Amino acid sequence: MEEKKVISKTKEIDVRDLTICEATAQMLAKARRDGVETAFDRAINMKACPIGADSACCKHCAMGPCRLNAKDPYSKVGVCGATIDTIMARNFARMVASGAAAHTDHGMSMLDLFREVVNGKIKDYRIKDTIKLEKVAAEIGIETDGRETKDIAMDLYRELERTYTQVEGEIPFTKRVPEKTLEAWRKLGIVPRGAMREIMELMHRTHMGVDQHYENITKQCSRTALADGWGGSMVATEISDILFGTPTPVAADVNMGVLKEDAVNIIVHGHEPNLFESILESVNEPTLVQAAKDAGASGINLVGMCCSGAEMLSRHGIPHAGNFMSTEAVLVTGAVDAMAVDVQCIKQGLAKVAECYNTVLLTTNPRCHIEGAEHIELHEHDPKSCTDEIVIKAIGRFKNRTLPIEIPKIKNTGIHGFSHEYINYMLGGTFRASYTPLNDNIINGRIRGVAGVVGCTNPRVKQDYVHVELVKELIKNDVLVLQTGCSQISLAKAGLLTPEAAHLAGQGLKEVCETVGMPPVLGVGSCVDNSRILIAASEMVRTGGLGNSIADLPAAGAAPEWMSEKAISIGHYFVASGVYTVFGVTFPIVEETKFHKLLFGGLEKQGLGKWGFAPDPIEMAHLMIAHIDKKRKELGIDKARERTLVDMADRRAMEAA
Ligand code: XCC
Repeated sequence: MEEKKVISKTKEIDVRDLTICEATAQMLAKARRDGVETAFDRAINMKACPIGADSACCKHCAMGPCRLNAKDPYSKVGVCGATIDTIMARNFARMVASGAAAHTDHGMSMLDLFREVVNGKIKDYRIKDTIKLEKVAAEIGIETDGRETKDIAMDLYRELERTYTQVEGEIPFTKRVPEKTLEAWRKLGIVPRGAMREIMELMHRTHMGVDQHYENITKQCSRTALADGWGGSMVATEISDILFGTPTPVAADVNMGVLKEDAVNIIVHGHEPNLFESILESVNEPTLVQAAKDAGASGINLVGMCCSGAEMLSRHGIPHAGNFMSTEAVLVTGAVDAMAVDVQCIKQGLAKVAECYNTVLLTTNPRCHIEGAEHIELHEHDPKSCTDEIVIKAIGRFKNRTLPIEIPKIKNTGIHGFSHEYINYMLGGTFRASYTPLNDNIINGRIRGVAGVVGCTNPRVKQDYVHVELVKELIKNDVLVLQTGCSQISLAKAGLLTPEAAHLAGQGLKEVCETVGMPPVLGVGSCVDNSRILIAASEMVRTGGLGNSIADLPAAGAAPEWMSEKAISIGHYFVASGVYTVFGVTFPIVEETKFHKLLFGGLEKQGLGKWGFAPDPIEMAHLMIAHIDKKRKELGIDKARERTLVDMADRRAMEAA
C-alpha cells in the first residue's frame, strides 16, 4: 500500500458517528488502520463553503465572482446589479439544468440503444417485454392492434424521440398527466417541449444579463425539471423495462456480506443498465467461469452498487453491496477484484482507494474517464468485448491477490422490484388489477397517505440515519413509503423492505400489509425510476376519490440525505407536479428572501407543490404527515381516518380485555 496518508482530524471521530451502516463503519475503521482516505475524511477536513451553501455567490461572469451577505441579503447586489433573488434563482436553475441533463442524456442513450435493437443493427440486446411495449405505445396514441412488434417499436421510438428533440408542442408523456395538473402547467406556460430545448433555454436565461426575474427563471426551472421527470427519466425507465424486463418482486440480498472471499468479485456501479445486463452474460459465459475456476476461485460473483445496482436488484435480484457513501468503503475489503463504472455518482476518490487495494477500476462510458482508471469502452454493437475483458481482468487480479481480505459478514434479505404495474396487480389481483384498493384504504384511513423517500447519502450527515429514522416514523404513522436509489438501499440494510417490517407500521398500514403480504416500504428501483412514482400518483388521481390533480393527493416526498444536482432536478419535478417535497442536509437558499418564499410557498398557490427543508428526520416526517393530513382534510376524508382510529382503539381495548 503506497502513500499512506495521515488523517489527523478524522481520527478522533468515532466511525459510528459517521454511519449507522455497520459494514461501512467496519471498513472505515480498517481504512484508518491502512492509512487510506475516503470521502468521509475529506468531508470532515473540508468545511463546506458557507457562502456557496447559502447560494449567495455568483460566478457567472468575470466581473465577479460576487459574494453577497446571506445575513443581510438585500444590503448588496452583484457588480452587474443582480439581486440575491436573481443570483439564487440562477444558481438553483443551473443545478436543475445539470441534473435534468444527466437523466435525459441517460434516457437518450437508452433510446439510441432501443432504436438500434429495433432496426436490427444491435443483436446483443432484444425486446424482452412486448406487453409493456404495446401498453406504453397505446397510451401515447400509437395503433397496436394487429401490428408487428417491430413496427410498433419503431413508431414508439419516433414518438419518444420527441421527448428530447422536439422544438414546439408538448412531450409525449404529458398524455399521462392528470388533466387538472396539466391545466395548471398550461396556464403557467411550463409544459415541456423537448428536453434539449428546455435545458438550452435554461442555460441561456441564466447567462449574465438575460433573465433577471426570479419568478420567470423559476418557471423555466419547472419546465426543465418536468422535461426530466415526465420526459428523460420516464423514457429511461420505460425503455429499460421494455428491453430488459419490467420488475416484479424478488427477494435479494443487500450489504457488503454479498461479497465472497473465495470468488472473483466484480462490482458494477453507475446508472445505465446496458453495461450491467451485458456483464451478467459475461459472468455466465462457460469459458470465463472455467477460467475463474482455473484461477482457484469458486466462481464469479457479480454485485451492484448505487443506481444501476438498484435496477438490477429490482429486475433480476442481483445482490447489492451498498449505496453511494459505501463505494470507497467496499474497496477497503480487499475482496473486490474489479469495479466497472459507467456514469454519474462515481467519486474520483475511488481511483486512489482502488490503487491502495490493487482493485482494477475500469471506466466504460465515453462520457466518464477517470485519471488513474483504465478505460475499456462499451460499444453497444459489441458489448461483450468490453464486459468479457472486465471479467478477464478481474480473474487476473483474483490470481494475484496479495493483501489480506476482510469482508463484513452482514447481509440483509429484502423484497425489491415494485414497479407501478406490479403495485396495480398486487392490490387488485390478476382479474381486477387496479389502484382502487389503495385509494379505498387511503379514503377509509387505514393508510394515511403515501410518501416517496428517495435520493443519495451524503458524508455531511450520518450515513443512512436520516433515511431510516424518517421512514420508520412515517410508517409508524400509517404512511406507505415508496423508495428509490440509495435511500432504498439504506432501508434494505435496516431490514425494512420485508413483509415482517409491517410490525413497525401503525395499526392501519400494518393491517393492509398483512392482508396483501407486502412490506410497508416498497422499493421501486433507481433514481430515474422515480418516474414510476409519478405514474403511480397519476393512477391514484385517475382511479378517483382523491381529488383531480397530483397536488390534491395526501402524498409527500423527501430526499433526506441528498447531495447531487440530479436530486435537485428530481425534487423540483416533484414540486412542479404538485408534491410537497422536503430535503434534508442543507438547502442552497437564504431564508426569508423572495425566492425562498416562492419555492417554499408561492408555487403551491399557483397549483403546484412546494419545497420544504428539515435536517432532522422526525421533524421532516411530521412536516410530511401534517401536509398529508391537510390534504385529507381538503378532500373531506379526515373524518374517515378519525373514525377508523377510534375503531382501532376500541378493538385494541377489546383485545387487551
Ligand atoms: Fe447518486 Fe443514483 Fe444520489 Fe445515489 S441516489 S447518490 S444521485 S446513485 Ni440516485
